[in-house]
Amino acid sequence: MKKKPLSFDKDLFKRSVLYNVKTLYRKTMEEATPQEIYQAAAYAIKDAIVDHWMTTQKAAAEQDPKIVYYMSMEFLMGRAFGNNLINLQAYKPVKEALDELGLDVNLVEDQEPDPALGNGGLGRLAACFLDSLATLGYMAYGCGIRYKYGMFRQQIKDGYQVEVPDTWLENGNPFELRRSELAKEVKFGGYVNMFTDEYGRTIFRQEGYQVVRAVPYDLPVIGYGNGVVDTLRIWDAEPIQCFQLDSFDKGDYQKAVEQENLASQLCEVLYPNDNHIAGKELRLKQQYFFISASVQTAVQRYLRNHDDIRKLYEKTVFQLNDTHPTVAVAELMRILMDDYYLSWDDAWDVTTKTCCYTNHTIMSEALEKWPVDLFQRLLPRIYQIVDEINRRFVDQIMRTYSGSAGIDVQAKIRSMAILYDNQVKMAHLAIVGGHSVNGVAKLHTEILKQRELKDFYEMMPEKFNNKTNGITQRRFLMHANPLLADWVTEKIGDDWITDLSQMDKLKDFVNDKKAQAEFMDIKLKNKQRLAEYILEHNGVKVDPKSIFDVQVKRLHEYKRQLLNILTVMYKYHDIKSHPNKDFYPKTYIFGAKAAAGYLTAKLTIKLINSVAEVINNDPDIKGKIKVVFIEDYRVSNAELIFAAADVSEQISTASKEASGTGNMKMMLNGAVTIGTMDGANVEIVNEVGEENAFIFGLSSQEVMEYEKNGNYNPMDIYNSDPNVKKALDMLVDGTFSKDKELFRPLYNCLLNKVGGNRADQYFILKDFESYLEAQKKISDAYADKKRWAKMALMNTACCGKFSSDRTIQEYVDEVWHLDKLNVEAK
Ligand code: GPV
Repeated sequence: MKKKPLSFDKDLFKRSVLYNVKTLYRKTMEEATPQEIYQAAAYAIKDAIVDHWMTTQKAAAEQDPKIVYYMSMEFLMGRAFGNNLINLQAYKPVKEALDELGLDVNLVEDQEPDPALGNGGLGRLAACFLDSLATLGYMAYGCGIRYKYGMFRQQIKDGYQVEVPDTWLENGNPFELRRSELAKEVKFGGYVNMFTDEYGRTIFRQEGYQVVRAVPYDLPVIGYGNGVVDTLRIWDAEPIQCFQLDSFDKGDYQKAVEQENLASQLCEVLYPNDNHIAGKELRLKQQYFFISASVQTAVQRYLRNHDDIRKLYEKTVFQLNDTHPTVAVAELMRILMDDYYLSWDDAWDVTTKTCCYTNHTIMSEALEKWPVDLFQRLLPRIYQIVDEINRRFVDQIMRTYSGSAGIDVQAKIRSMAILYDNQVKMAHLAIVGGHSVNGVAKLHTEILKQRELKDFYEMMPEKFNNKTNGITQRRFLMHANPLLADWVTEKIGDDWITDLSQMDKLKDFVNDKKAQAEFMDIKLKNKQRLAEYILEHNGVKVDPKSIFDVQVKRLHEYKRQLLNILTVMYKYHDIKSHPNKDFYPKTYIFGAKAAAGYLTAKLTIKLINSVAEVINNDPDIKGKIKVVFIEDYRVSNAELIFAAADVSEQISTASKEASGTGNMKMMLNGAVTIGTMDGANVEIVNEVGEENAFIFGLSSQEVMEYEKNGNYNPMDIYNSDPNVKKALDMLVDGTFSKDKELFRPLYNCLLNKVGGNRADQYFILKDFESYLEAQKKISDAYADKKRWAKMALMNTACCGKFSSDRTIQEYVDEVWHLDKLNVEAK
């Protein structure tokens, strides 16, 4: 069924831009700066958005659909301007209108700072999910924090990462709406006063607390072509009242100042850790802050048109994006009991039916555990409730298992209790306090069930389910790669925009010579576009005809950028010692931010840059390899990079990468994966076929066996494999730095136990040779033009499963049970 596209009034848009430039800046178009023109255009688009936004809200008020609240500390939205235009089906008319005003749409887009309220995959997943929720026509709120400073900007100075504050709000955000009328109060600290009220009810009242005002800012999330606009609601903190003289007199001066300080610190900055907790008090405050405000709002919204709070779950579902928002379980209990006087049992029934939890990692350093004394001091009432949840749960464990032959009840309690060893275990609270626990790829979910969360799975198997991640093709194909998007549409029509399984139809073209040539020509153009970006930003000239081999993602030891660069070092040596050997030219492209305090990660960035410096300037290499580290990897340049990738590096130690989503974005754009059988790679290979991917390395089973038995000895490999030895020795022989000791810590991590970690924790040496072999196969395959074109095309053709539309529909069908909104698209 062909749907009518949304209407967009081009002339109105043009007039609106001129008008906005005038009223916002008292300028003519000629006088306005590029930033001012961007702002004027963005406000003109917001105008169109607001109409759809109001229609959506009205439809929701009338139809009373169930609403999902996607609770997340991170939303890595990326730029809104171009994406909003695409989803409004207004990109082309706006491009024309800007043309007619003498402006280039790309340059206008470049004026927008990346909203980077997230670290990496977890935050970007949240953004893709919102896009899909709106596109599928479900009523949804993203709930998060309006950090004043998002993910830091990365500068590379002398090869080292330097963190620079991300001042994304400097010029204001034209798309946001401040909703001060919806402000909420959030309380911290103090103590709980317990007493009996006039009706004989036991009342728990928090007293002596500090309070801040949570003020929401709404950002529109536009569905593709359907007139639905959902909302990303991010909270800012403000002091509750201005400084008052009488509080000075009452001796409350100190407290007034503290409250102001708290408000000003709360939403200052995103914690820049990925897959790792810092365990800082302010982080817990951030968590409770946005959760309390969001849960209060959700409950009030429900009560606007319902009177039985016991049925909240019929219209409301909270999806907790990892454990960061897990205080929602206790906060909802608190509100239901303390504000609406539900009994414990009734409140528990509502809470567990409302909450759901997604796990995103098995890395132990990412599992949130809060010290009890900190938790109790900061959230005294919430702690009481967690304590009681724990008491009842431990009871339940005992009832379930005591008397069962061969079961050690104490061991069960040790592994499952929410409070243990003076810690609050947030994952346990999330599992117990909800009705759904999901992993983010098949393999990951199996590992959760069979290993990490085995005891929970055995006790409550019905809660566990898998939701393999996905990505939005609107941003990562339509916006990132317009040439390929148009080509796909020309071949199979445009249904793929909202139904990615249609890509399957491209299989008819994989052996078609003309289609292959067109496909590879588009890839070449995208490589030229990236080569220009690299020349401009790195001052390095790369050959668009070389293989673009790409590893872009957060810098983490388990993702093994070190394995990648070690093989580059090895090949450098190989080419130098065999100058006449055939070698297909290759450009190694890296992009990665390291958490500010993660020394090994930072040193790996320095190593990549040092290797780049030496190789790119060595005349002996004759340009056969180039190494590029792209500064400040973020959503906007990721779009250029994905479109230009030939080879997608997905080389995590098997079992460590829960899913990965960059793997899907590159597959969509016709890159071929070189990777381990980890995370969603397993499912990618399953879709595209083993012959269209390059798989190497230990399996997750093998990794877990070694970990269990402690019988891996990298030194044996170092001593017996001359290639490995060569690569490692180059870390400390001065090839890449005058100071031979500079990279010694990396060398040591690979060969010795360091600070309680096993030598080569991530099995780099073990996988080195099979990785080299896989790379060799890639070069051979690429040299065969037709073979490569077919493989690349197959990757695009087989990516249908990896749309976040599919993931969201699975959440809806199996967990959330939402109703579709009926919006008259205009
Ligand atoms: I936990 N992930 C992330 O980006 N940050 C985190 O703090 C945690 C997990 C990632 C996983 O590492 C990826 O494998 C996964 O694809 C992504 O979350 C989305 O599920």
